[in-house]
Amino acid sequence: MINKKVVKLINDSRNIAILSHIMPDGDNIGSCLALYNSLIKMDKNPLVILDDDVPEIYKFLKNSDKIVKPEKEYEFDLVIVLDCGDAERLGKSVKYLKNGNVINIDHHINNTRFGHINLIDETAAATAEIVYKLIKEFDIQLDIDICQCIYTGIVTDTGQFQYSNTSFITHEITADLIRNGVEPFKLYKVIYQNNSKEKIKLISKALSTLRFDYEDKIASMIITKESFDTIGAKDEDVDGIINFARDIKGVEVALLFREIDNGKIKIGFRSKDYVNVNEVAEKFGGGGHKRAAGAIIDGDLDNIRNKIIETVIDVLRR
Ligand SMILES: [Mn+2]
Repeated sequence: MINKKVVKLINDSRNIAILSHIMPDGDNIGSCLALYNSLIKMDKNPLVILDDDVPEIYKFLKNSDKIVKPEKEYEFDLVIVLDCGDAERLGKSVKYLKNGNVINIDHHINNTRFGHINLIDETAAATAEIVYKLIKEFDIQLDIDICQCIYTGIVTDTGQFQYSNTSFITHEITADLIRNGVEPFKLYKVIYQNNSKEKIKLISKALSTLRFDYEDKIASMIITKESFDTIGAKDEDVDGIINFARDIKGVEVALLFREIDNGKIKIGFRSKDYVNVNEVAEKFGGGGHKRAAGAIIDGDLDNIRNKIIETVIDVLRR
């Protein structure tokens, strides 16, 4: 499915921007650095620009220290956006979309197709899968650094190969990555056996707010700004906390409500089996995937919690 035009555009360009969304996850950082490290091998001049910090656990990936913030002005021949369903999620990096041809590479169902070329494959488990296929079209050999980046993107977006997005293609790609030197147990140690103390304190706090609705099919938790600040947590510490609610027996929909700055509430949506949480999140201006989505809305934490739970109950009643 890799478009020849995309490969040619990249081959013909030299100064290449690589952008992705704020609140970066493993697929974001892994995809960006896999492409960055490949373009370096091709003697290009790439630059990864992110309007956020690189989470601690992904700093082991090669050249993560070369990622810059969207501060300066640059000249680019080409702008590649990875894993970003909506240009607004680029934060301040959105300004670089004016700098040239934009290739939008992603796997979110509701991608707004803001690129000049849009390479969207919602069947891909991770953007890193699409990036892998793209890199295979380049005239370079995969190396361990590139493979670790792709593996990280895939292992995190599939929840360690647990989710329905995991396909035989996912496993074929990861087999090839292992063939090229990736040692899964080493990556697991860095990514999953390396939690900050703050994260564990935040988990404990969030679990104490667990609430069940609609015959225990909905489990929700909250993280107030006060508890977040008191613990001294970072954004990345919130990653994965929602899974504790989803992973309870009988729960179909898990919700995490987090107070962020300026009276905004960030909502995480997860489902286990059949509810399309992307649809629910879209009703509130968000989106994502069928089993994992997010939205940010203004308002009071308790009101929003009640409103979203009512909406989910309506969906479950259908
Ligand atoms: Mn992704």
